[in-house]
Amino acid sequence: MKLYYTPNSPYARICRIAAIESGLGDAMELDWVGLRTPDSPVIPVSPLGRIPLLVDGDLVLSEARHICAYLDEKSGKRTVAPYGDWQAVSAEAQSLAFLDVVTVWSREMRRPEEERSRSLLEVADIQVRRGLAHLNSTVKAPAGAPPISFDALCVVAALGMMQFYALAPDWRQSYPALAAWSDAYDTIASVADSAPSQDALRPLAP
Ligand SMILES: N[C@@H](CCC(=O)N[C@@H](CS)C(=O)NCC(=O)O)C(=O)O
Repeated sequence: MKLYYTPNSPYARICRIAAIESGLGDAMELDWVGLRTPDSPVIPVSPLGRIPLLVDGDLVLSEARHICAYLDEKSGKRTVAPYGDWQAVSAEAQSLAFLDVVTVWSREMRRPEEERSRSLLEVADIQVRRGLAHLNSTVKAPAGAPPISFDALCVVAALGMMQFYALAPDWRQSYPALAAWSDAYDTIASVADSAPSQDALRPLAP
């Protein structure tokens, strides 16, 4: 199976970590593709050209959550909350929404300063701070090995983006329980190795 990705995509990062942690890292070929490039190999199978995209035979999956659920099925592990466990599904949705807002904010910050929408930045800041406060009051730094779940990886990926783009730069001081929780995940090699980097940053075409 092949995962089309970009190294700094938080959604692809979740899939890469999930694959490694479920023992499927070697079974997943990684193909770094450009975003918004008309010659992207993703477009013929997924017209919007978004990543992450998992292709396995004639199966094409284009949502991180679906990709992780598919990896769960292959590995026999569980990262994605099953329908039926509605509390877990609900928590997962909150974490994914948090990642979505952080991603929107980070994309805006990649635009030239004079083109950034003030109102979008204000809304993102307010929503992210509400999310941070909620997480800070609900997470607990794990005593042993941090559990690998899609829910947790959404937050790991979101905080990685915040750190990289210096969004709400006071978040570690202002939300110390969340910072301690995050530190525990940062000790995992697949998490540390997949953090966004300046080297992998590419201009985002309009
Ligand atoms: N809902 C998707 C979101 C994936 C997504 O937003 N991917 C971004 C990269 S992080 C993308 O492909 N963007 C294409 C573009 O900006 O044109 C998921 O959960 O996988």
